[in-house]
Amino acid sequence: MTSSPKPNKSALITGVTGQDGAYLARLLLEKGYEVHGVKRRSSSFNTGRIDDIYSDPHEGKTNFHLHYGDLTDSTNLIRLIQETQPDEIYNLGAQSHVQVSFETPEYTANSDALGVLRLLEGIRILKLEDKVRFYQASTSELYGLVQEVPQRETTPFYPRSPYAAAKLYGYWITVNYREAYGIHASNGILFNHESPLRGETFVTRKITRAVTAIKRNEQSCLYLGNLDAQRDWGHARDYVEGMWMILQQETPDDYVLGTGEMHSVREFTELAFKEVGITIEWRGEGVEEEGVDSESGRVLVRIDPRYFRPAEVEELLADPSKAHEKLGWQHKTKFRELVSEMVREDMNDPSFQVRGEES
Ligand code: NDP
Ligand code: GDR
Repeated sequence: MTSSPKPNKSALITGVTGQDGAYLARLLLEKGYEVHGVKRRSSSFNTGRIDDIYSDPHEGKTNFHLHYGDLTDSTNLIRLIQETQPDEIYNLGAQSHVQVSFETPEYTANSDALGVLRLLEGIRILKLEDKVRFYQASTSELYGLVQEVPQRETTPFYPRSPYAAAKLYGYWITVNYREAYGIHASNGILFNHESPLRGETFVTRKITRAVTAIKRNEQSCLYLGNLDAQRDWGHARDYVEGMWMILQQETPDDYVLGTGEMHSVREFTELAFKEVGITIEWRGEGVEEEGVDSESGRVLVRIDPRYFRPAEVEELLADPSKAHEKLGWQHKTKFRELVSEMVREDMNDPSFQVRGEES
């Protein structure tokens, strides 16, 4: 992005290098915002998702700025809020992988729970309670062991992982700072949302990448965990629009965003293979279950118990009525379109490479 008009509002986005950060930064720039993104120091480039909207400030004026930072570093966050003086803060940064949170529970709590507190305290320390609006990336994982189907804003929470437990703290500290200090702070309780920019170790992208590699004869088999897990999968592009809408409301509040449709991992897998002309038939049972190419008889999908979670979330289904009614938000992309777009983008990616370890 080169020379840009004078911005009307400014936003600070943590997690700008992630899937949602990339879509949100793009959306806010289109709306004429000055966007400040927080990226972590990494030994290799981690800005692949936002390179196309970033331009070297030496080359002319830009409305998109990147700053080094980390949700585990209070002084850094306070300085960034002070220097950028944002109208809106979107806290999207997190160790966001549920399975990985069982391996790194303490770090997950530090970034996903205390990170939220650090930002809210930053707003308070800098006396910006009346100026800044705050969005917290809450999650359907809060519902965990489901108490009610479908899940809405009033459904009781029952987190099932260190990730969800950390996000539970993030949710409540956001509500608490709203009630205690009058901060315009809101939670978006977002159900799974995917895209061609989805992290490669989440199940949808793991599947679409494997389908691509198998079709190109660069991989022989896809190994998955729980095929029967069901999720309400939407498109990230639609959901970042909802985040923005939440912060444009006069009064801060908490909203569920989802499609109201649920599909299994098995179904996603079948559809993704179908996109490249392969029909999967299932045979066997339990960990012996296999997905077989109905034409060639080749086994293309196997179960690896390594991908089973110590405590699983079996099904999540959103009731997004409140967001429909109060925000006027609706998801636009249908499940089949999402699967199709993700497979197509991986198939057409000229730099596609089979990578090592996944989760
Ligand atoms: P990603 O994993 O794609 O992105 C996470 C971002 O957070 C990355 O930019 C990552 O940086 C950054 N990050 C990780 N740890 C830290 C840290 N300690 N300090 C600062 N930044 C950090 O997630 P998504 O874009 O999919 O999700 C965005 C947010 O929404 C997350 O908070 C997630 O938990 C939540 N969420 C996501 C849903 C989904 O379905 N996608 C559903 C509901 C909630 P780096 O690139 O360097 O790793
Ligand atoms: P989730 O996403 O845990 O819902 O969290 P993920 O795609 O990792 O898992 C979805 C479901 O698929 C099952 N599964 C597998 N998952 C992975 N990653 N790898 C596998 O091989 C595999 N096989 C089956 C899982 O057990 C699970 O049931 C995502 C993240 O974006 C969170 O940050 C966000 O909060 C929630 O969505 C809403």
